[in-house]
Parts: sequence; C-alpha cells; structure tokens
Amino acid sequence: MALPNKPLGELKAVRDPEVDEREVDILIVGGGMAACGTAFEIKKWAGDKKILLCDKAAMERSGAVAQGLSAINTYIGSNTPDDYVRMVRNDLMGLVREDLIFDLGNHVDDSVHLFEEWGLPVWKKTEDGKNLDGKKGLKQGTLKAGATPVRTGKWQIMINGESYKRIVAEAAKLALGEDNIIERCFIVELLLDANEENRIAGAVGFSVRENKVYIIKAKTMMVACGGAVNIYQPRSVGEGKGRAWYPVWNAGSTYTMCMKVGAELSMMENRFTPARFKDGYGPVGAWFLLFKAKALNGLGENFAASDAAKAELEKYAPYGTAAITPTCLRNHLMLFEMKEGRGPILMDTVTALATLGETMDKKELKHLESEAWEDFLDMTCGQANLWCAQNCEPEKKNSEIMPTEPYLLGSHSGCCGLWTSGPDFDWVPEAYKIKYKDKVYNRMTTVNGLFTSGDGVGCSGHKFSSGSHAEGRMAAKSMARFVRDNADFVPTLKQTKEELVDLVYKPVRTFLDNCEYTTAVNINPYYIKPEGMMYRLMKATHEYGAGTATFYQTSSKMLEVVMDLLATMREDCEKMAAGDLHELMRAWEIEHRIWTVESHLRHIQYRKETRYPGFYYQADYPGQDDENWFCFVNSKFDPAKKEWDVFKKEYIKIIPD
Ligand code: SFD
Ligand code: AMP
Repeated sequence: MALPNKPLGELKAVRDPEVDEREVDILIVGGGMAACGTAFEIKKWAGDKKILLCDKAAMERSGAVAQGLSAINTYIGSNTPDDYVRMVRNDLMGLVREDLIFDLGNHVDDSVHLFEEWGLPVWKKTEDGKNLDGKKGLKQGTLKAGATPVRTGKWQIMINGESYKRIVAEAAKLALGEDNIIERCFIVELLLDANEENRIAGAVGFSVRENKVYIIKAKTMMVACGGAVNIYQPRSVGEGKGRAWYPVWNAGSTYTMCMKVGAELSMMENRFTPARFKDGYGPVGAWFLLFKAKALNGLGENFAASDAAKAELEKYAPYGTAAITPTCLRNHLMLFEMKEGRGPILMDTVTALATLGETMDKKELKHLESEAWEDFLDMTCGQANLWCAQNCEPEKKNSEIMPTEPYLLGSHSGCCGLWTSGPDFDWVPEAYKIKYKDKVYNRMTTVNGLFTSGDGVGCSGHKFSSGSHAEGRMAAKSMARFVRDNADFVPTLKQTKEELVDLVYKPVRTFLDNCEYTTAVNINPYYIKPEGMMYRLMKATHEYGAGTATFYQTSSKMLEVVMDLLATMREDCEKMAAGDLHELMRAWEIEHRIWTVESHLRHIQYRKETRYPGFYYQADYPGQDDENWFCFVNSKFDPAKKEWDVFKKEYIKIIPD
C-alpha cells in the first residue's frame, strides 16, 4: 500500500518501533523491473498462495527505470536466441552462462509485447523505411502482430519511455493486488530457517515512513533489489554529489543480503563503468547506433579506426577483433587516448546530425533534432538541463563523453551477481543446475528457496529492462513450483522478535543514547553518521580499489590496503547512528554497500589477470590470461564461521561460435 509523502523535514526515529509480523508463502523483495515481472506473473501459477512484495521506494518510480528510458535494449525479434548468446558472450569477454542467456532469449519478447499492450509507445518503421515515433507508430499495428520496430542496433528498439516504469508497475500492482504490496519498506537482512540448514525462512526490514519494523516469514523468496551505486567516489562534486548514472537507491542490497545468508556469488570482479556524456550521465547508445555518431579524440580524429586502436584491440582477441567491440574495450580505447595525451573525447553530434539531415526536408530535420533532445528528456533529463545550461545545441556543438565511476550490476553491460540454477533441460550441464530434494529450480541461488533475477543473476548481462522483467516472470513460475512441492514446510526463525528489532533499530538507539553528549549532532565520540561512513568508503575505493582517481587501475598492494580499510569500516558500522528514518535507511545502505564492494575487490584480488580492460586494470597482472583464468570466479561467505571462500568454477561452452 502506498504511503503519503513525508511532511516537511525528516521523520524522527523513536527507540521502540511498532512491529508488524507477517507470514507468507512467497516474498518478493524489490519493486523494479524484475520484481514487477514476478508480481505480474506469480498469481497465474500460485494464485491460492499468500504473496507479499516489499519495495523500499514507490514502485511507480523505483529502481533503474525510475526516470524512464528511450530504448528497450533487448528485443530478439527476427534474430535468434543463439545469436543473442553470441553477442552477450563476446561483449563480456567470453565468460558467461549460456544456459541462462539462451533461456532468457526465448522469453524476453513476450514481456516487450506486454509493455506495448499496456500502453508503452514503441517506434515503428513504415513500409518505405521511415521512422514513426509515439502515437504515429500506432497505425502500423503492434510488434506482436508483426509491425517492424525502429532498431537502433541489432538488439535495441526505440520507445517513448518517460513513463515506462509507471506502466510496468501499474500492471504489476493490478495483478498482485495493492493489499499484497508494502512500499517504502527497506529490507535489511534475510533470515535462515532455525530447523533446516541452508533454507531461507524470512526477512526483516523497516518502514522509511513510519517507526515500524517488519518481520516476515516466508517459504520462498525472490530478492531483486538491483545492483550497486555510490560504492565509488562519483565524478560529480559539490551540490551535485551523489548524482550518478545508476539509480541512487540501489545500494548492493541484493548481493549483500544474499551473501550474508551464504548464497554463492559469481563474477563479482566484473563491473560496469559506462561511457556517458560527461557530468550529465546522458546515455551514448542512441548517438552511436541510431544517429551513427563517431567519437573523436582531442585532435578531432576518429581514434577507434586508427592503427594504434587496432593494435590495442588485437591484444584482446578474439573479443577485441570481433565485428562489434566489447563495451569494456570501447572504454579501454577512450582511456588509451586520454592517457596518451589525446583527450578529451568528444561525441561528434554535429557531423552525425548534419549527415542524417542531408536526406531530410526542414520539417524532418527539426524532428530529428527534437529526437536528440528527447533521448535525454525521456531517461536522463539532467543531461538535457546541462545542455541548456551550457548553451549546447548538439547540431552546432559537440559534447564530451567520459567513462563514469564503477557500478556493480548484472543486467546491463556487466555480469556480476549470484550463482543461480539454469533451467531443467537436457542440454543444460549438471554443473549449472541447482537442486532441492532432487528437483531443479530455475534461477534459485545456492540457498534453498532463495531466488533472484535481473541484476541479481550473475554471468548473464545484457538483459536490460525487458530481460529483467522476463526473468522475474521466469523466477515466478519456478518459485510457485517450489512452494507447491514443499507445501508442508513451516518457516521458523532463529531470532526472537526483540533480537530482530534490536538489530534493525540499533543505529537509532546508538543515536538516542549518545546524541546529547555533544552540541554538534554529527560530531560525537560515540558514533559515526552514515554520511561520514559514505565519505570513508568512497575515498578508500576511489584511491585503492581502481576508481577514477587512478584511471581504474589497482595493484596487489593497493588491494591489500583497501581490504584492510574495509574491514575497519565494517567494524565501525557497529557504531553507526541514525536520528531519523532517512538516516536509518542511509545507515543500512552503507552497510550493504561495504559488503558488496568488499566482495567485488575480493574477486579482483583472486582473478590474477585483467579480463575487462576499460572497466578495471590489475597492474600486477595486465592482459587476459585464458590459459589460467578462462573460468568463472565464485565466492561464498559462511554465515556460521563468518569466513569467505573464493574459488574457480568451470565455464562450459554450449552454443558454438
Ligand atoms: O540508456 C529494495 N537500463 C536500460 N535498459 C533498457 O532496456 N534500455 C535502456 O535504455 C537502458 N538504459 C538504462 C538502464 C539502467 C539505468 C540505470 C539507466 C539507463 C540510467 C537497464 C535496466 O533499467 C535494468 O536492467 C533493469 O531495471 C534491472 O532490473 P532489476 O529489477 O534488477 O533492478 P531495478 O529495476 O533497478 O529495481 C530494483 C528495485 O529494488 C528496490 N530495492 N527494496 C527493498 N529493500 C531493499 N533493501 C531494496 N534495495 C533496492 C528498488 O527500490 C527497486 O524497486 S541505457 O543505459 O541503455
Ligand atoms: P548505452 O546507451 O551505452 O547504455 O547503450 C545502449 C545499448 O547500445 C546497449 O545495448 C549497448 O550495448 C549498445 N551500444 C552502445 N554503444 C555502442 C557501440 N558503440 N557499438 C555497439 N553497441 C553499442
């Protein structure tokens, strides 16, 4: 149920919150694309079961699609799922779970067809090859009925998507029913069963709008809280600090919460540092693919076509020499130019629009220019504001592009996440199946009953918004089966109600116990505020963990330093203080961020090569080393022993080249 907006100012936290205890069959944590997919699908398969969804924000505008999008980046259409696997494999330097990707490729278009049915305007091609956007495209009919979308690249289609998330959330809410949804509920920790080892039994969280703790028992659960942002110092400063490409709400909750109950992570070393329009974080895809723009170096050269670039890419064959250069290597080429003193890098918007305009009349040209603006207005309106502030008319002035600070995610052009089961088909290797009582449950993690999707699923990037939604729907079916197959399970928690409230509200109590000791509320010898902790985290990762400070380079020694700093930070989190509910959320977010980034750096430390140049560089181990490292890296935190284990996992090729 939606709660009203906050009155003026933050809501003060009290020592003893109200406690709301629930027991459900299926708990969905998160309200983004994947969770909306699950919410939409689940009642069809588990209609008689009790289902609950908790989102820390309001579903209409939560998660990565909050601002809207102007393209759906995964639509198979007349391509094949095999080819989709090949594209993802190449972009992620060869190491992906082909079973998961192929499976997704078979289902993703159905979600896109639903989006259109629910009212999302999709651009269409006319018979004579012209682009029709928004309402005009309706006369061509729907994609499902065979209309041709406007492709930017081979996989992406254009939409008018400012309200994309609202449309998807509305359908999810209608299907699940508002009574089965709690918004503004931040889940803090997952809870294992008291009687059965390695079995999920519930979760605990709190309301960010009321002094209330939620304790929820569940037979099965899906955690889809997106990836992680603000784990590194962003490029933005001053009052813009915190502005980032990725949605600021996604704090690594998926990885941290699942890791803390012992779920195996995979490829956490992989990160995403997207090339974006500098300072406004405007996306580049439409410019490169739809408008056919080139990136120029500071000397005005198309550096990606130079001999030096070719030589650089050959070092990373066969990926570097493929027809489409992988995302990390595109970044690598930009960084190479900058380090050689040939920066800054500019998107040549002027030539691109002029070239396209050559075959257009005045009206069509005006429309093209407005499309360039709309690309940003639909999904990163801050970039359009920045163009205004800089007096930038893209047809007259080129704009700088730059790789951003690092983010962790598993659904865009990155692939970190949880190790999950593939589908139960003969062609799926046994090593890729996770079973419970001899049955395989697609998208289940290594913790029994715990599922994930979207950014949560590791080794299978390039799902994007549509694929995340489809994967949430796939997980829904699997969870419904899990609940039916194990109907007699009674979740039992290890902790008492009091212990759980103590855990969640500890920062509030630390604050109330000590806040009167000093006159400046943020400075106190007995506590640290989440904001201070955020600065500590960002400084450490920025300087030692391959942040922008070092052009994304780290070394074995630097990793040792940052691991040490992170261990101290984790210890100091015990002394975090929160005076209001917003701060309580910030306190838990920083805790989630620290664990997530620690696992990222542990994986980088373990993988003794540089598999993703342009995303990060390990100075002691430059270059890719296929002989020793053509494998996944997985890790597991043992909740009982409080120890980490990092290890190799075999890569199995399923789809031939
Ligand atoms: O321009 C808790 N993405 C794009 N996909 C496309 O198809 N086309 C694009 O155009 C895309 N572009 C893009 C994209 C992402 C971003 C950030 C930008 C631009 C700026 C990718 C997709 O958006 C992405 O793949 C999916 O949204 C991933 O779905 P999912 O469900 O895995 O994550 P989510 O949607 O962010 O949702 C997360 C949810 O979790 C909630 N949450 N709830 C409870 N307790 C907690 N502790 C929680 N922590 C988080 C959130 O509130 C949210 O509901 S472009 O770059 O190419
Ligand atoms: P972006 O706007 O960078 O998030 O990209 C949107 C989509 O376009 C993603 O599917 C990217 O993989 C793809 N893309 C972006 N730039 C390029 C490029 N230069 N070449 C090929 N694909 C690209």
